[in-house]
Amino acid sequence: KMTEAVENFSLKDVLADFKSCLGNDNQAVLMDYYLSGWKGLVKFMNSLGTIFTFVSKDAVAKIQIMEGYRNSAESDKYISLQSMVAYELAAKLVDLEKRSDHPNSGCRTILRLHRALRWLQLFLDRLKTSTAESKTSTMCTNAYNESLSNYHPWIIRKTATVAFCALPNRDAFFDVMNVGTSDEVMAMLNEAMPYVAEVYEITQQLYAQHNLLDLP
Ligand code: 1PZ
Repeated sequence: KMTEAVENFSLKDVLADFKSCLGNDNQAVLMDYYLSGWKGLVKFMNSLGTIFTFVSKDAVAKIQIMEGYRNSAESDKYISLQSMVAYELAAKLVDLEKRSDHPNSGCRTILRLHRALRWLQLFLDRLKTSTAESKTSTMCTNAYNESLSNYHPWIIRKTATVAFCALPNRDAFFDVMNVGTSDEVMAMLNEAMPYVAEVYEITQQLYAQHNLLDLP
């Protein structure tokens, strides 16, 4: 069943989107590739089992909000994370103190995905240095506790922690990635992770520069 859902899917292609995100000058983070990368991650997550649908539903909702902007009359303002921030701040489209007039600004929506990207980075880094005996649930929980959990209320932390126990083991996880042998998975992660890290860093700097890291 697992393999059926992931036909023609490889985590390699997903991570390649995060490389394409960076464009030519490595300065702007391009929205369409960013969202495409996220859609691939959602696909991957869904193939891990229905227990993760509560996670992917939220990610999908956020991707859809952003696609809505990309399909609107303001489409060109959302070509990159940088242009989005400049546009939404100048047009006062961001709720800075409390969610009210602009509950689904692009800035706050991307911030949630950005924080989740940090979790992914920490998790894949652990996977990269893991051995055949390592437990995916432990790696996942530790990565979560170091990142995303700090932004989640108790009930979500609790639910997430329970769901992590249902993660497939390392071998099954590698199978779902559809990249090849575990050596090939390791090589792929070594090659791709620097791009994910760079996308994260550039976004983090952009948000820090504009004081947007705590958007409600
Ligand atoms: C590999 C297994 C997947 C583990 C995923 C680890 C992350 C667990 C997060 C659980 C949160 C799901 C419920 C949604 C919570 C939302 O309240 C928050 C804040 O959004 P707001 O309420 O402010 O609008 N949403 C998020 O924090 C975004 C969560 C996205 C999760 C994507 C996970 C990455 C998947 C990669 C798969 C390899």
